[in-house]
Amino acid sequence: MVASRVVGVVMGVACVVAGVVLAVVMLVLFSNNKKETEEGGIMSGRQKQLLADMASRRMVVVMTCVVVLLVLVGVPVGVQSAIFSDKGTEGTNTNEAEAIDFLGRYDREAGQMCNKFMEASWNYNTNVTDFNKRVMLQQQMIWSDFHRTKWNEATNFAWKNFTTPTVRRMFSFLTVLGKAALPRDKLKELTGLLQEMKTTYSVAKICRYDARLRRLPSGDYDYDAEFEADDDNQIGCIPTLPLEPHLTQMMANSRDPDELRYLWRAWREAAGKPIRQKYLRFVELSNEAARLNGFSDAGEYWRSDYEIDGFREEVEELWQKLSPLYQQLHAYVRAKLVEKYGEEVVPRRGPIPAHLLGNMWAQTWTNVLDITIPYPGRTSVDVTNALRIQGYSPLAMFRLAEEFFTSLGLEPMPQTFWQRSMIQKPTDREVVCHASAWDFCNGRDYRIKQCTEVTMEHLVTTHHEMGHIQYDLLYRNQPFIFRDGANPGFHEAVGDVLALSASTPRHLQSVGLLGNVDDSYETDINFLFAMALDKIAFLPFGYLMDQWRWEVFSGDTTSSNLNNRWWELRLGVQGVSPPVPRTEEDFDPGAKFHVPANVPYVRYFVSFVVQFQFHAELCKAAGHEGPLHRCDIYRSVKAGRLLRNVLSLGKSRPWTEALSVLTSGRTNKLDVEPILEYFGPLRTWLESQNRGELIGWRENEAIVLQVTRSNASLITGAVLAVIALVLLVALVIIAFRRCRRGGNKNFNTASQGS
Ligand code: KAF
Ligand code: ZN
Repeated sequence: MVASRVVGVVMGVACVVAGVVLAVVMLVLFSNNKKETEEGGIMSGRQKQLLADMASRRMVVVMTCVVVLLVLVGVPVGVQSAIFSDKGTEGTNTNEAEAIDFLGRYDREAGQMCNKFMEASWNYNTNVTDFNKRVMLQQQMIWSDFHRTKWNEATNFAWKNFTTPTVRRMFSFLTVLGKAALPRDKLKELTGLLQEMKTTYSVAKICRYDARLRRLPSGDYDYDAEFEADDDNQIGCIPTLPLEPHLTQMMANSRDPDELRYLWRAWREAAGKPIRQKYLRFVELSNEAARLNGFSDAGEYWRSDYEIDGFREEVEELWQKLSPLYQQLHAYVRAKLVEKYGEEVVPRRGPIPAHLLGNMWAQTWTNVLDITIPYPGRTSVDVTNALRIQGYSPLAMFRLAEEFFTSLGLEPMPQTFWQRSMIQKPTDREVVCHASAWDFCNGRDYRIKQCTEVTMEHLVTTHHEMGHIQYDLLYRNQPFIFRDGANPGFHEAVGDVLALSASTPRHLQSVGLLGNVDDSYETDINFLFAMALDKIAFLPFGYLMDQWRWEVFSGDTTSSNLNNRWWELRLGVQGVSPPVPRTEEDFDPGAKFHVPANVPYVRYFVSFVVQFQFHAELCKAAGHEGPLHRCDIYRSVKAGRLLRNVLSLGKSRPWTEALSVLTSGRTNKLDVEPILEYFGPLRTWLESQNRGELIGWRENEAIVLQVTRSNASLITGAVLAVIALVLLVALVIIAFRRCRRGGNKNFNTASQGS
């Protein structure tokens, strides 16, 4: 990073120097040339020729332009590189005591500033109005100004030589400015764009599926916003269905491929397509900010969160090790979907159509458990029905999750958490429904915002979100700058680790959500299969989201190839295909929350790997014996203590050290062994089931429907086409006969006349 700053300054200076040198050369040559022509020649013919060229007017204009350009480019490049740091810029002040004083002040002020921003942001996210948006954007600017001021102070210190490692670590974070490095107008533009994209996504709605919806001449549904019925056989389109809960539920429960295809497409029309242009501008500004911080692009800036060289390669390596297990699951699920829908809908050896997997993005497949379950009629761990029958409310689900945390000796949610959280979707206003967990930076105020539905999936989400709050609570005594996850993947993993135990059949039985549970092989496989639909199915999606964004940020993927590259990855990595043709008019990545909301996604891939490492270690601490997938750490104070030790470090140490603490020094690396061990028995079972199936997929065998006509309209279309053809043939015959008759007449007349 330091190197790139130096390169920036050198390049800037070089440009200016080159400009000046060129200007001087021009002056000298031009005046020489004038002199030469005046004095008569002592130069060779070739030189004279050259000078004559140089003197030509066109040349002078071009050269002047080059000079101006070099100076114009050189000055800002040099100045920007000199002013803004790359990661860890330092100054000349070597006084460590003064630096510690500065850190103390920073700590007190940052908490207060952050709290104000969080309040404003919460108000907007739980009540999407223009007023709340304005207040939030104002607070965001104040928060950025604060960062810039503190960055200016911090970079005065020669902190790299300070003696206290913790102080050095704090400075290494404080001296990276982030997007506040942008000039004020551009920063405003960037935050404004982000808000617009997130709002478009959050308030997007579509029309209910009905075969009588208006069609375009191509036979395709008319997805264009709102319209009234314009003939008796049609119905009007009033977009009333939001993603949560309606579309999510319909994608989960509908088994009608036409309806699913319609919903899939309509969501992308409403949420993805409209933000395409904004996203492109957002990428430009993000890159500009990243470069001002000394990174090559925003992707490299994001990856720097992981504090290791070669993070990208490491992730790729992890995925390569996990991919064979994913392919086994993919082949098995595809075969089951062929059984359900037939080979006209699901290709036996091709990628799986993305609308049939029970989820808007085909990212987790738990909602097709009913049609894919290995041993129907045996214990199934989907407790959605039990939750509903027993009258669970969102609040009861939250209390159940909390009880798991406290059973390990971890923190209960504070009183204000229960008073201030939003755990149900309000009916009187627009909100950003995508779940999130909030730390209000004052050590007291923590909240969750979740449009909770009473389903098993949401029970797991509740554990996930509460895991974020638990982490926040455990590191609250750290200095402000260290109050964060060891890496973003750790933050995403905490709640999931507990959910791995809470979802076991034995545990669900103990809380009264499952009836008789036996220890049979079939129960094990049914359980592991359900977990794989969640954990293994997700891996390629978790991997490819940021593969795509990193490539967009680096410029490897350009505006002419945005959606196309997205589908190359979806087909190549995940083995799913779009149910209808896609073009560069579309912007399908934009129909996934984390793209318009600008939340990096590889964190979830990391989380899905590391959570099994946590699970294995906590199970060891809890004294679990037997297969890993049967472990339930419920009520293990020892497991709780270990978890507390790791999490209370926050970001004060690199995550590799936190992993060392977790594993008692056995490893400090991300490791796929525990997840492979967990799913070992399922893998063997899948391999035996998949004999004779193609493992993998042939991309060219994807089934992409050209138009979304219903059968009824297809038949009507065909009948109309036949009638039109008959009429056309009749017309041609009549015309031909008339022609012949007329022709004969003319011929006769003509011959008579001659
Ligand atoms: C995870 C687990 C199961 C399935 C799928 C996933 C991935 C992902 C998804 O695609 O749904 N899960 C989430 O997005 C859960 C939301 C969240 O808890 O990760 C949330 C995302 C978010 C929302 C708004 C702004 C920023 C991030 N993350 C947090 O609330 C959070 C993150 C870090 C620290 C504290 C809270
Ligand atoms: Zn999360």
